[in-house]
Amino acid sequence: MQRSFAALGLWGLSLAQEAHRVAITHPGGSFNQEVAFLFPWVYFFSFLIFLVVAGSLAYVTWKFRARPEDQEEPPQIHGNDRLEVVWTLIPLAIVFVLFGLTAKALIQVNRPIPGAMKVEVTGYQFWWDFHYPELGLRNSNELVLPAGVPVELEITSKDVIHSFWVPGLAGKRDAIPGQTTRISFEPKEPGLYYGFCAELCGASHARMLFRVVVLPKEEFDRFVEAAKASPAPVADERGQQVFQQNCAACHGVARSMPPAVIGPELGLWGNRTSLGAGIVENTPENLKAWIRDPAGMKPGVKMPGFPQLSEEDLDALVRYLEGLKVEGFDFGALPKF
Ligand code: HEC
Ligand SMILES: [Cu+2]
Repeated sequence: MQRSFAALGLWGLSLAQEAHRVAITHPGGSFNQEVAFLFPWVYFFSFLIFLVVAGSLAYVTWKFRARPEDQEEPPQIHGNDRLEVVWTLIPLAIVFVLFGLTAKALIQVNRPIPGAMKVEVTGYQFWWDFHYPELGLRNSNELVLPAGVPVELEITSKDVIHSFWVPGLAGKRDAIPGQTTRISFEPKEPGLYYGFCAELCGASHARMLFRVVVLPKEEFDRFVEAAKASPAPVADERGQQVFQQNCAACHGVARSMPPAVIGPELGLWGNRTSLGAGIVENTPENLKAWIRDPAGMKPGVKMPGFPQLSEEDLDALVRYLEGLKVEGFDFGALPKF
C-alpha cells in the first residue's frame, strides 16, 4: 500500500520532471512484458463490472422512481435465489481467471533464466554499484546492459535496506545487507531507463536514483571490450595529480573492484549521462558544483566537499574526469524510458 502511494507520488513527480520518468507500463524487457499482459485483462473486467453495476443502478433508479400517483407502499419482496447465485458465481469466475493469469506471470518473472549474464548490484547510502564478475568490469550508478541477452542481478546492500527498481524494465527487489536477492529479465529495447531506490533509506533516499543503459548486443560488446582494453589516456596531468591527492582514497578509476569500496567507480566518468546517482545531468558545471559542495546537492552525502581547491585545480580535475571514457558512445542520445 505504502509502495503504491510512493509510486503515485513518483508518477506525479514524473509529470513535472521528465528526467524522472516512471514507465511501469513500458514493455522494455521480458519482466515488464509479462506484467503489461495483465493490464488489459484487469481493465477489461473492471470496465465490465463498472458497466453492469452502474448500468443496473441507473436503470433501477429510473424504472422504479416515485410517481405522483403512487399512494401506497410498493409490493415487498425478499431475495431472489437465482439472481444471488449468478452474482456470486460470475465474480468468482472473474477472480479465478485473474488469479490464473497473475500466477502465471508471477511464476514466469521469478524464474531464473538459464545462461543469464550476472551483475552484482550493491546499494550504498545513496548510490549504486554495478560489478560484472564474468566480464571483470565495474561501473557505478549507470548499469550498461545488452538488449536481447538475459541478465541476472544479484542484489545486496552494504548499509541499510534499499530497493532496486527500474520501472521501464522490471519490478522491484529489496537490497538487504547480508543477503542476496535476485531478479532476472531480458532487456528487449535499447534505451536509457530511469531507476529509483524504492525503500526509504535515509536523508537522500529520494536522490538515490540510477540509470540503465540498454545497448544493442554488438554495441555492448564493443563497449565492454574497449572499457577493459586499456585505461583512457590522461586528459590532464595536473587534474590526475589533484585526483590522486584528494579523491583516490575513495574512488577507483581502474573499472574494477577496489579492495574496499567507499565511493562510486569513476573510470568511465566521461560516458556517464548523470551525476550524483542520477540526480542531475553530467555537465562540467554540475561536476564542479558537486566537488565543491556535494552536500549542497545531496543532504547526508558521504563525500566531503572540496571548497579549498583552487579554480585552476578544479578545472584540471574536471578535465581529467571527463576524459575518463570510452570513445564513440553517446548514451544521452538513446530514447528515454
Ligand atoms: C571520503 C570518501 C570520498 C572522497 C575523499 C571523495 N569522494 Fe566523491 N564520492 C564519495 C561517495 C560516498 C560518493 C557517493 C555519494 C552519493 O551519491 O551518495 C561520491 C560521489 C562522487 C561523484 C558522483 C559519482 C556518480 O556516480 O555520480 C563524483 C563525480 C565524485 N564523487 C568525485 C570526487 C572527486 C573529484 C573527489 C576529490 C576531489 C572526491 N569525489 C572525493 C566519496 C568520496
Ligand atoms: Cu536507498
